[in-house]
Amino acid sequence: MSFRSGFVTLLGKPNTGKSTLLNALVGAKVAIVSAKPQTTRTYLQGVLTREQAQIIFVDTPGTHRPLSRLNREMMGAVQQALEGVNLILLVVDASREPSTEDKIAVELARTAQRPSFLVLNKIDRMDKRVLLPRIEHYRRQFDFAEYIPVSALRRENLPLLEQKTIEYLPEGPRYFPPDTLTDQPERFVAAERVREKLFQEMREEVPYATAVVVEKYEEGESLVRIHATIFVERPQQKGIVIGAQGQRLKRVGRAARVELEQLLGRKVYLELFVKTREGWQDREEVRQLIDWRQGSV
Ligand SMILES: Nc1nc2c(ncn2[C@@H]2O[C@H](COP(=O)(O)OP(=O)(O)OP(=O)(O)O)[C@@H](O)[C@H]2O)c(=O)[nH]1
Ligand SMILES: [Mg+2]
Repeated sequence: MSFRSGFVTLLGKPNTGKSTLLNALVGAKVAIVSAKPQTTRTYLQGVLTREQAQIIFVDTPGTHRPLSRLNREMMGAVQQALEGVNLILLVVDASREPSTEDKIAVELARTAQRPSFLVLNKIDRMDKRVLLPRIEHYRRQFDFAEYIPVSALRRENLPLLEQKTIEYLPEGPRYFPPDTLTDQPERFVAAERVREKLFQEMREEVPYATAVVVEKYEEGESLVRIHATIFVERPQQKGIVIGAQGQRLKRVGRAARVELEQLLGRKVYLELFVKTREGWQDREEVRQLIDWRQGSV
């Protein structure tokens, strides 16, 4: 049997479970996840290597109407992640009524002119009788190559999704060594874990006003020393992130550190700073603040 490989982009409106699905497919936490929409800000790869295949899954920000420069950058990342890929997995939240936003994602898949599967996620929390009408609804919008119901959270039906995905890949090389899980540098992973904890720890709009940049990443034999700055948009948000007696920032730091220690297999010394950078979401440097490919700030 020949070796198959290729790039598979996860597309869909915010909060449908793309990043959860990426992690479940790859078998490791490659992308951050939260209950809030627009958690993912740039495209990133998760690599799954089998004996006869290598799939490079590309996670993307949820598709939405861009109102700020940050949002435009996010949608630009979606476009980039659709270029030259072998397959698109359009992920919808099957437990909810399809919306206009889902339709916009379907349109993106259509214009990308690639084979596309419809992945109906979150079947663990729905009445299965709704599934067929949902499939019909999407089928009327676009003739997907496959319709696959899954639960990313409970890892239901993922072997089928993996098998069907491989069937659509061409013969090709192993792009990455078999132990590679992601294309993200470790310092970006560290920044993202801090951002995830901010998303999980804070309510309403404040997490959206944050960006995390790792300024220092020093690896020692038994210790990794990380200094990261959390940028906020307005001075009042600084106080909210820090919390009374610095308690919130401490919780964020502790939660991120515990995960990073597990990931890196070493002790981690994580120091967090909070700075105001007014209106960063609408400024030129936003790309550098959200994406490691653009270099550091
Ligand atoms: N019940 C259930 N919840 C899920 C499932 N998959 C994801 N979720 C939840 O849905 C929420 C959003 O998950 P994410 O993986 O961050 O969604 P996303 O599509 O990457 O979101 P953006 O990055 O904002 O576009 C989280 O609270 C997940 O735990 C699933 O199969 N079942
Ligand atoms: Mg995501």
